[in-house]
Amino acid sequence: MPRRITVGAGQMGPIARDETKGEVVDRLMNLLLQAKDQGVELLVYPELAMTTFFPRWFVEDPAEFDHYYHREMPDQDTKVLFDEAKQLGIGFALGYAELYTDDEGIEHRYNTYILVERDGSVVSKFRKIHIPGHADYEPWRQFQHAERHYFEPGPDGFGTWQAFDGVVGMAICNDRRWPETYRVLGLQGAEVILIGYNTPLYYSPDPTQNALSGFHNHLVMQAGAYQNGAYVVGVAKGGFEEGVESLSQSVIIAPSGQIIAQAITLEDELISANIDLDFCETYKGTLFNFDYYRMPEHYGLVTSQRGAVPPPMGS
Ligand code: CDV
Repeated sequence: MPRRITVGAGQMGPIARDETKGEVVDRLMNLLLQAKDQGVELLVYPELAMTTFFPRWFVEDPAEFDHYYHREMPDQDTKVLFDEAKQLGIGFALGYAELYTDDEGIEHRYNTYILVERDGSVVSKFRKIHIPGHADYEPWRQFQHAERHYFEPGPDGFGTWQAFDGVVGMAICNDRRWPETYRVLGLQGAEVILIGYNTPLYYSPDPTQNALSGFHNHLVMQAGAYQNGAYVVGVAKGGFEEGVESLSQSVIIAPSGQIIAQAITLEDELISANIDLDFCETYKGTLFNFDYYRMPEHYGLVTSQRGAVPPPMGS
């Protein structure tokens, strides 16, 4: 029995600062209805799909931005989306800012994905691990990227789940630039990796990278797909948002590393592809047969140290 599934990337254009959650949900619903027309069974929305990318502004007390976060998912704003998706038999991954209070009453802010199956059951959450940008106000920047002020790294690591007739993993934005992300997912059998992103085209620490933004975006996701024999669905929230332009170019990538579908606008746009999950084995069972070829006894540094340590001079 072939394991085929139609996946969709629900790219979003900008979300204005004063756009209400209801207005955003209307847009997400519109993408959902288009997904139905295209036979999509798994629809992937971007990182922080419910709000403008608020880390571009610095407020001393993050609680001032609590209205951008969700304490529950679904909640009163998003329940209509969850209900409609279940009704249509479409599963989805939704990125949002999560405010979580633990058993000791301590509040945590995470940049989160929730994955929901076609029958409406919640498969899992993933909380972004690699938090880019800075924690303090940096006046020299054209705009802030204070993700490290607003989010802490997810404590649960990278997981995969049996879902959508295959093995699904998730990552969020900056996670996609790190090969460790894909490898840890690959080592858990990932066949489809879902990645949402908000990537400003102007990179303040080194503007020489601006022109390469689209190239780097596809480079890392195509490499991650190929080296782990997995599909990657990369989904942007792009376009001009509150004066800052972000990358679009959402893609669906095959385990061969080839791009199967790509968005062409800077706006809300659905792309989709019918994918064969058994095709992953073409790579997982040959060049990237981990069991046969990997040499983990030589990879210890990957987890035993964080930064690079060159050999001493003269050695
Ligand atoms: N939202 C992100 O994680 N954005 C980063 C920026 C800072 C470069 C990214 O890696 O795309």
